[in-house]
Amino acid sequence: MILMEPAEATVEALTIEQAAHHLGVHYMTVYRYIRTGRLPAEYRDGRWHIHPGDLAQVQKGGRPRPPADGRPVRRGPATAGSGAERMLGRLVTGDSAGAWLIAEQSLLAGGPDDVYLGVLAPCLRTIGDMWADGRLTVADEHRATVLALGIVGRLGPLFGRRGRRRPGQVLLAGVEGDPHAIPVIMVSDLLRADGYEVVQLGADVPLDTLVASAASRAQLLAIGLSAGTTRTLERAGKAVAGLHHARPGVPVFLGGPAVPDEAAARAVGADGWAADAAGAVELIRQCGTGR
Ligand code: B12
Repeated sequence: MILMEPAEATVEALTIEQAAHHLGVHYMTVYRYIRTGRLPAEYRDGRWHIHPGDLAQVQKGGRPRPPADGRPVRRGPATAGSGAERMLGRLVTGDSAGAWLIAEQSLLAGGPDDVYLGVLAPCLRTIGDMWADGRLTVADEHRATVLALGIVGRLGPLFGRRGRRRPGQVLLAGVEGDPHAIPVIMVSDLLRADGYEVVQLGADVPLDTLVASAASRAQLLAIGLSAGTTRTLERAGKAVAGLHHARPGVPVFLGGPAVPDEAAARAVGADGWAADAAGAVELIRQCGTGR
């Protein structure tokens, strides 16, 4: 295959095997570079096509960058650098195996919370922004979400903590009418890793069910509610009021994209807010110490 350059020069695209030969690595290594976004490539006519100029960035061991010679970036997010951006490329193209490889790299370099907070969460926020401004279709966004849910499902068991547990239970739920499940799962997993017993009811929890669940738990330390869309904020306020009534003295925290800051959470009656799952753990820890 001939790749056209803006300067009207033509460059012969390399196969995976040829690229492996140039780089002095196994062809499976080149394949992994492609699937994890380190090496831009186009899949066409049943095989990968690699621009020879892109090999340099792998040879230098650097992260992929847009070509310095001014030729257009043809391969989208594969040129981006961070784990989140590379994950974005895999999720929006429906590449489940590649997405898992990126998750695995972050897992090995840091841990499961790095995959959540450093890779998946920023990546999902970008996906939301791209959907909102029309760069992604609803189908693209749904497909990406399914893959993200799969990764979250695989990582979940890694958050279990052996040994001493912290006293008390934490009840977590998404506000009624809010379908966003991943934030509730992430907050839940990080709390479990911190030694808390979490009762996680998932997304879209009917108000009466939520209140009944809170009322039935003797050891409740705190309640966390997640509100993903602005349209659920009023319901979030009702849920906070219902929970305060059913469990006076048990703090109810609120978070999620519909709640931009502490003031917004307090405005609907919540006792606290955090920007992310790590902040949520901090809030719950403070309840544990009576602060
Ligand atoms: C995936 C997704 C969906 C999926 C959810 C599938 C599923 N099973 O979860 C689907 C396709 C169903 C969906 C639907 C909709 N979505 Co949507 N969705 C998203 C997306 C892309 C990712 C959500 C996610 O998982 N984020 C990753 C998590 C980790 O980030 P997070 O939510 O911010 O959570 C972190 C913190 O907020 C915090 N946190 C969260 N909860 C809590 C709770 C407590 C107590 C604390 C302390 C902290 C805390 O910790 C979390 C981890 O760090 C977001 C984009 C985004 N910005 O997140 C849009 C987004 C949330 N969706 C949005 C919208 C508008 C919708 C729809 C209304 C679209 C529509 N017109 O139909 C519908 C909802 C319909 C309904 N019934 O109401 C908007 C909401 C904007 C707003 N302020 O209202 C967003 C922000 C996209 C955007 N940029 O506009 N969506």
